[in-house]
Amino acid sequence: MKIRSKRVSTNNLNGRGRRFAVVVARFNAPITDVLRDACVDTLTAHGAGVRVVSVPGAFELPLAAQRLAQSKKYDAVIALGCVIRGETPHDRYISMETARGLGQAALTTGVPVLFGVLTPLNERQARARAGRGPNNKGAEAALAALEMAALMETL
Ligand code: INI
Repeated sequence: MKIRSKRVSTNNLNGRGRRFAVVVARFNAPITDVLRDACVDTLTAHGAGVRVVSVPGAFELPLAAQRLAQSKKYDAVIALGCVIRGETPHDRYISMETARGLGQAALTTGVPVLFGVLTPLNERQARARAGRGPNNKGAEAALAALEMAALMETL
């Protein structure tokens, strides 16, 4: 049995009147461009406004995300990147610090910061998570952001 339940609720996904920032790493751009496009398309399809900001690599995502969140102009910030496993531990330093920094940005600002960073073992795994169709972590992060924006208003 496949135990991958629907992680994002379909409730409260109305984006009208909301604004989101999408910060995307250019490293592994063939993958992150697809994540970005799916993320932006999903947000706009739900009626939301979007600003896209690009940074060199995943390591730079937390600072940009934190700055955007601090501005209080956005209901949520979505960070997109792709850190592919390499021969040395370099990728693990980047992915761990990126995850830690993005979590910290959310907790210190009180603004949802979504983790749309792939950490695949190879390009095949990356492409499987950045498809042009339904399997796209950028679209998934967008839905999670819409849900969190609505949730934050109720807490
Ligand atoms: N950045 C990524 O986004 N993905 C990677 O896989 C990656 N690797 O493996 O090196 C990567 N490196 C660049 C890093 O994010 C910074 O941009 C760079 O170290 C400058 O701070």
